[in-house]
Formats: sequence, structure tokens, C-alpha cells
Amino acid sequence: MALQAASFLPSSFSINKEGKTNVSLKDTSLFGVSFTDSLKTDFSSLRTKRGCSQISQAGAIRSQAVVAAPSVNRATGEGKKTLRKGSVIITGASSGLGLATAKALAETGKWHVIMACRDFLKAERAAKSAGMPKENYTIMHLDLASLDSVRQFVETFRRSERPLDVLVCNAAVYFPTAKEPTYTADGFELSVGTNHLGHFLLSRLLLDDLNKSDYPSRRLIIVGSITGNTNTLAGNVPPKANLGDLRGLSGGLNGMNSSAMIDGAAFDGAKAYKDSKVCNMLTMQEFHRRYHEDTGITFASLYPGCIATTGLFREHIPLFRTLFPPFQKYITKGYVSEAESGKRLAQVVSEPSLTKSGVYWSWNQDSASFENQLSEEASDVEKARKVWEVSEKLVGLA
Ligand code: LMG
Ligand code: NDP
Ligand code: PMR
Repeated sequence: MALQAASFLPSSFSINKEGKTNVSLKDTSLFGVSFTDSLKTDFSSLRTKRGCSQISQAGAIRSQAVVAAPSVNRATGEGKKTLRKGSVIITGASSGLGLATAKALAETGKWHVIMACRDFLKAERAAKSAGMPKENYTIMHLDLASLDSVRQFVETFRRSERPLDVLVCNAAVYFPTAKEPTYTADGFELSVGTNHLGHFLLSRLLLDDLNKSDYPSRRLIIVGSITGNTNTLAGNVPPKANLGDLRGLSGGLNGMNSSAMIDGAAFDGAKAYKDSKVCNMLTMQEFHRRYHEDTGITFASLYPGCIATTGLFREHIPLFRTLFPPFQKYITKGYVSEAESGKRLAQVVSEPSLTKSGVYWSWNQDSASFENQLSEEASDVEKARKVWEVSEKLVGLA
């Protein structure tokens, strides 16, 4: 968390005070970045509705929006107690944060978790060894690095006739030491292709299903990160996230006739990951602007804390993997265990108090949640719209 940078910093660096929604800080800068400038996030813009034309552009959701939009019906739904289990899809639930969240929810007995994983056997073993009650989960194959697989997953899920109450876009890959880009089945650079474009298609397709659910609180959650937010210390460790003018994304990120990087620059695996997280956070807000008012669905993102022991760092050098957990535990104090991070994400899935839409959640050191501020780029309304429009072309929705 930005706040956890505090132990590193001179006093003027009291960024993102723990637990406080409204951040106030002295104007200061780090490597030329003005923190006060980048923190001037205008959250009122999140309430700006784009109007009906946007909804009608949404194609598939259109008829659903007409059926399900009346706020009276939804209001009635909010009030009554539902007895059935909630049904939640979690991508990348075979390890780390996804598995810990699946376990936390399955253990309550109030949720059925659809674990959407690329490695079926690994997921099955993981669920078993985590001791998840077997009646509370189902594993379904999903490889986010293939748009065909995403579409197939949606078909399989629909055939299961389970309702969809919450979708959690959690899976991610990170290639910090890669010298050359690698690609998804559709030819997109692998980290943005998996973390952003795969999830973008998945969540656009499943929005219809979320909208059909009669569950009192329907949510679409996309996992973000501090490292994509340049209004924090962690977000200023080079290479920094920067989507530029999206020229690489517009060109298809294929490394042939366009750059593999969103901003069109030379390939950098660590930057590609951070850029993908910016896309995740922008996508959440664009969903909120386009659909929250008409559907009542909650759109949220979060930074779960630094879970320094997960598989995310599997491609990093061994020295990093050894030093990173103690560095985060004892120096930045940003460390959280997998179990703790799972409880946090499970809260965003199920807590009645966390229904606010358009929010980027974080937790302070007492593990109390608060609405955090996104960086200037990660809350740029125009950029969110452009990322959405370019992405829908790339995944074949426009
Ligand atoms: C890049 O390197 C790689 O090039 C890239 O391939 C990819 O892997 C990417 O994000 C992933 O990282 C980043 C690299 C260089 O950072 C390091 O890992 C270097 C570690 C240097 C250690 C610094 C001292 C900390 C003391 C703790 C020792 C315990 C163990 C450390 C474990 C390390 C694991 C993280 O980054 C740089 O270029 C160096 C400059 C770092 C800039 C950070 C930006 C904010 C700095 C703000 C300074 C605030 C002042 C306080 C300073 C106090 C320092 C004690
Ligand atoms: P893990 O590597 O443990 O988990 C990532 C999951 O994504 C794995 O289950 C992995 O599957 C799955 N996955 C990867 N590629 C695909 C794919 N093509 N299709 C389907 N699933 C795939 O990492 P974390 O638990 O740390 O990461 C989870 C989320 O948390 C990510 O969004 C990450 O950005 C975010 N995050 C993590 C932080 C941390 O400190 N660790 C901090 C901030 C955010 P498999 O098991 O088969 O490899
Ligand atoms: Mg970072 C307050 C300080 C803080 C926090 C909360 C994180 C989180 N990091 C912090 C500070 C620093 N880190 C500092 C000062 C350095 C330089 C020594 C540093 C370095 C560093 C590296 C090399 N940190 C990293 C890396 C990675 O490869 C990780 C990364 O960027 O993955 C994209 C990472 C992370 N630091 C974090 C978190 C949460 C990560 C990883 C995961 C993520 O964002 O998803």
C-alpha cells in the first residue's frame, strides 16, 4: 500500500494516510512526479452517466438491461433475504490470492465457487489440499490466453445452469525477466493479453449473466495493484506503468507490425504487467460508468496487499524470491499472507458493507478496508474510454 511506504519516507511523504478516504498531503515530488497532482482524482466523474446511447451500444446486454433495469425490482431484491448459496466465478483460483479467496468463501457454506482455471488437475489438487468442502466448488477450464477458450468457458458455464452472482477477475501472469515478448493464442503480448484482454472479453460476455441474477448484490471485481498506481512509492519503482497514447494496443500488441507494449515502446516484461493492471483498474471504472446505474451491479477493484509468497513471482530470479518476502514484511510492512489477502477479496465479494460501485479498495495495517485513490492515469476517464474501445475491437466485440 502507498501508506506502507511511509516507513521509507521523509515526513512530507505521508501519502494515502491509513484508513482515510480523503487524502491530504503536502505537495512533494518523487523523481519528478508530483504526488498532489497525481492524487487529484475526481471521483465525481465516476458518477457521470454516459447516457442511454452507451447502453444501447452494448449489444447483448441491451435486452437484459431493459428487463432487469427497473430499480423498483432491484430495490425489492435488496430487501429480502435470499436462502440460496451465492454463485461466484473466480479466475486463477488454483493458487495464491484466487485459491485463498475460493477457500474463504467455500468455507462459509454460503457460496458455491466456480474455479476458472487453466490447469484442471492443479486446481483439483489445490482445492483438496486447501480442504475446501467439495460440495462448495466446481472447477471449469479457462485459459485466458485464448479468446476461444474464454468463449468456450462462457458456453460451458451457461450449460451448467448455475446463476452468476459475482465474477472475480483475479488470474494474472508476470514476466519480470523476459527479454523478448511471448504471445497469447490470438497474438497479443502475453501479460496484457491474459491479464487484461482475456478478462475484458470474459467480463463483457458474463455481464449479461450477472444482470440476470436475482441475488441481492451482484458484483464484478477486477484485481488491481499498487504497482500500477504512480501516486504511490511502489508505483514509482522502475519501470513505471504508462499507457501512453495506446498506439501499441491499437496496433494489436503483436510485436510484428506494432509494438508488443501498449505505449508502443520496446518490450519490458515488468512494465507490461503494471500496464495490464492499469487496464484492469480503468476497465472496472468504465464498467461502472456504463452499466452501474442501469443494472445496479457493483463494479470494484482492489489492492489486496503485497502477497510476496505467491506464484506471481515464479519467473523472477531466485534471489528476488528469497529477499522479497522479508523485504515486504520487515521494511515496507506491505506484506500480507495468502490467507489474509483471501479474506480481503472475500469481503469484496460478499460483505454487505462493500457494495459501493466504482471503488478501488485497500486495507490499512489493521486490515480495515478503505476507498483508496487511484493514480492520475489509472483514473483518467478519457483513457478508460479509449482502452475500452480499442480492447473491444481486439477481442472481436466491435
Ligand atoms: C526492475 O528492477 C528490473 O530491472 C526489471 O527487470 C523488473 O524485474 C522490475 O519491478 C520489477 O524490477 C527494479 C530494481 C531497480 O529494484 C530492485 O529490486 C533493486 C533492489 C535494490 C535494493 C534497494 C535497497 C533496499 C534495502 C533493502 C534490502 C533488503 C532486500 C531487498 C530486496 C529487494 C526486493 C525488492 O530499481 C531501481 O532502479 C533502483 C531505484 C529504486 C527506486 C525506487 C523508487 C522509489 C524510491 C524512493 C526512495 C525513497 C527514499 C528512501 C530510501 C531508503 C532506502 C533504504
Ligand atoms: P498466482 O500466480 O499465485 O496466481 C495467479 C493465478 O492465475 C494462478 O492460478 C494461475 O494459474 C492463473 N493464471 C495464469 N495465467 C492464466 C491463464 N492464461 N488462464 C487462466 N488462469 C491463469 O499469483 P497471485 O495470487 O499473486 O495473483 C493473483 C492476482 O493478484 C493477480 O491479478 C495479481 O495481479 C494480483 N496481485 C498480486 C499481488 C501480490 O503481491 N502477489 C499484489 C497485487 C495484486 P496456474 O496455477 O495454472 O499458474
Ligand atoms: Mg515493491 C511501500 C512500499 C512498497 C510496496 C507496498 C510494494 C509492493 N513495493 C514497495 C516498495 C519497493 N518495492 C521499493 C522501495 C523497491 C525498490 C527496492 C521495490 C522493488 C520491487 C520489485 C523489484 N517491488 C516489486 C518488485 C517486483 O518485481 C514486484 C512487481 O513490481 O511486480 C509487478 C514488486 C512489488 N512491490 C509491491 C508489490 C505488491 C509488488 C508485486 C506485485 C503486484 O503489484 O502485483
